Amino acid sequence: MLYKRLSELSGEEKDKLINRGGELADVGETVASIIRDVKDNGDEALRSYTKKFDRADIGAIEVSKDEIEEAVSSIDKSLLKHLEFAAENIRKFHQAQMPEKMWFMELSPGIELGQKFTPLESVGAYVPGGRASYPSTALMTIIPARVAGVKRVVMCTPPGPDGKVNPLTLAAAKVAGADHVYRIGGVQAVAAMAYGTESVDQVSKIVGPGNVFVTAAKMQVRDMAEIDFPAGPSEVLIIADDTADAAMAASDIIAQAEHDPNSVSVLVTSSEKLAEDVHREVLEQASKAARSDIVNASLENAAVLVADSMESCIEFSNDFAPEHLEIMVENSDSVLSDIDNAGSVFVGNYAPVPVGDYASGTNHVLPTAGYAKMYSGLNILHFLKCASIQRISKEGLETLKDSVISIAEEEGLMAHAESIRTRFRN
Ligand code: HSO
Ligand code: ZN
Repeated sequence: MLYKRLSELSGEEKDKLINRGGELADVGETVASIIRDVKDNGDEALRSYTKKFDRADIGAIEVSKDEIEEAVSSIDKSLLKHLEFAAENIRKFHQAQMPEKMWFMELSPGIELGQKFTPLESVGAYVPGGRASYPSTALMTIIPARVAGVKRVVMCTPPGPDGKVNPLTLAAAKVAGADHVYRIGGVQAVAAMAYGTESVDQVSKIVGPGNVFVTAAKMQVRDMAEIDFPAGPSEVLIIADDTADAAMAASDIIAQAEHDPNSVSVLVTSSEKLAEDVHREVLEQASKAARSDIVNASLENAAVLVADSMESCIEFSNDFAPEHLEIMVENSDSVLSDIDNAGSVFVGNYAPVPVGDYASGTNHVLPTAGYAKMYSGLNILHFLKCASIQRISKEGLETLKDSVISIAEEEGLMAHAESIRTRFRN
């Protein structure tokens, strides 16, 4: 773990933090060949890649309703209650984001302009599985689609070697309201959802996180399916001052680090004392961490940085554009107002990232690796498209007439000009 003054970071150290990620290009060829195979050979290719990558012999690609019911009844009742509680909070928060279905403004007399929102026809949720299963991701991807009114919502997740999908993930898919669940993962799942196979109907958009292969696959199928954004290994940046609790900040660094050896956790603080305490705490907590291999590997990418001022902390954070940003400072409103780039923001000592991962209701599918500079985390707008509308009377057109005709003629498009003129000939 790097422990330094921000002003003393070498160019290389800063570059490693800011320009993290970026292995997508390396897997491009492999990914393209799997996609081609799924396009050409459909279900047969899905079965053979599932055998190769998930070591599972699968017959039916779709998980049957009976299998889902069986999974639900095998789940501990209180765990199911927690899943439903989390689902309800996610539903409420995404419902609150729904824009007006249709609205108009009056530009000037006789000219009304507006927008009409329509849910996407179909959406595919990718839920990672394999080494770790993420039932919570099923909630985060399916619920917003349902709230937006998407007609067909499907989920793909890889099976274990026994061909079965994690029961809690199946229960989450049911609680969230998926129409179909497919036991496929990786590039082959993305390709199936984008191009369709005998068992999997194609969808108009694919959302959800995944490893570099899944992310590269999503980028390559955009000729047929829209995607959300690249979401790779989880990361956190914490902005703290001397009012922050060092043990709490350290535990959030460890929580992020347990995700993936490539996860990145950074604390940037205006307080030398806090930096010292957090650095010590992280090392101490890491030695007792449950997934200590992953935590220790990931801490290689971690940094505790001491800045000269809160302004420098904020500037660094905006440059870093973290997936998760925790603000642990006395004057959090003022810091928050200066934040431009972050996937999801957690304010105060009592808003650790894991609440957003599971149960507060905010979405945990977020842009990583600096993509928060140009993408928003998963939200209701990802599941809607919007048409602009104009309602214009003859009186309204009169006020636009001369401008349209002049510009059209200048562009050499005489029929465009004529389409206006004809409306004023009696
Ligand atoms: N922190 C991950 C989400 C997650 N955490 C799922 C636990 N389970 C990416 O936001
Ligand atoms: Zn997490």
